[in-house]
Amino acid sequence: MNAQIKLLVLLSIAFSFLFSEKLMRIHNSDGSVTYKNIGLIDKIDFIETDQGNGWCLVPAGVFTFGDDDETRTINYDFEIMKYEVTNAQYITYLNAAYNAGDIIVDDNYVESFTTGNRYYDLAAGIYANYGQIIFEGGEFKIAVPTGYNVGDFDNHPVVEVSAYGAMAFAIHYGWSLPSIEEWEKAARSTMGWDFPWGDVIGSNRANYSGSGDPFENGTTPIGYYNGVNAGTVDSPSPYGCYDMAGNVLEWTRTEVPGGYIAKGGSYKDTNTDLLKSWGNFLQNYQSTIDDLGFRCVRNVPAPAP
Ligand SMILES: [Ca+2]
Ligand SMILES: [Ca+2]
Repeated sequence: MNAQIKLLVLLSIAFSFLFSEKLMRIHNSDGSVTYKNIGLIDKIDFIETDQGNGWCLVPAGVFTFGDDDETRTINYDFEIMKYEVTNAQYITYLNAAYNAGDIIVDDNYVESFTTGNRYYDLAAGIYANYGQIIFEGGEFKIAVPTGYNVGDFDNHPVVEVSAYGAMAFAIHYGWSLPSIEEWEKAARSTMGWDFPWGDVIGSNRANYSGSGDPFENGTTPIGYYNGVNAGTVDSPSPYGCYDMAGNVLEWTRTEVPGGYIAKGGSYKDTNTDLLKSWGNFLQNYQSTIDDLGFRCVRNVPAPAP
């Protein structure tokens, strides 16, 4: 790139940084699109339905979908996890499923007892960039890399889990994986932004490659970009979900030839389109990779009697 082009790119980045975050994209009934300046308001109110487990209510209605900001509708309420599923949560499931005889350990993979489908890679490698789950003494636990302590990776998102392994977890608790439409509504609402908080990504808002977080180059604890941790700005989606851009890619239940679509990009991505809420990433059903995890959706629970 020559110096003049470089300067133009830098100027356009600076321009979009200054102005785009304060504009809300409005889809008009005649099909046209206009922009409204929302000034200093940087997020809309959201309802967190369950503080303990962190579920966010996504009410029925229209939302922005896809690269070209199409208006689509989901005509039912649902809830989605506030955070990505953690290593500790996945281990709780694995130990329960193992004791119930639903899963087996075979050649370093956790597999379904009934179908033989691969769920989790137990031998991908014990590094300091995410929590590798291992099987030892008849139970699942997180490997502790040199220089780390037990528990350090409990709250990091699970990775090395296949679409089948993510679905098995969801089914175990009576939940499911989101469709790409549900996932994108949870990430964008009607705001029309590329990212859950606006149109510009920054190292204070998400974990991507080179974001300079203390865990570079690896996963951050779920909900790290909360405005409390040093160097972060509170960055939930309009419905209150965290890490929908970056940290780990998230499996959906939307099937295409060859596999399922994953959303949101990861700590390994520098290609910002993959990190954008409308970006799609195809992965084979049984793929287990070091930057792909998931979160679940569920029906809105009946109110307590
Ligand atoms: Ca990073
Ligand atoms: Ca994510």
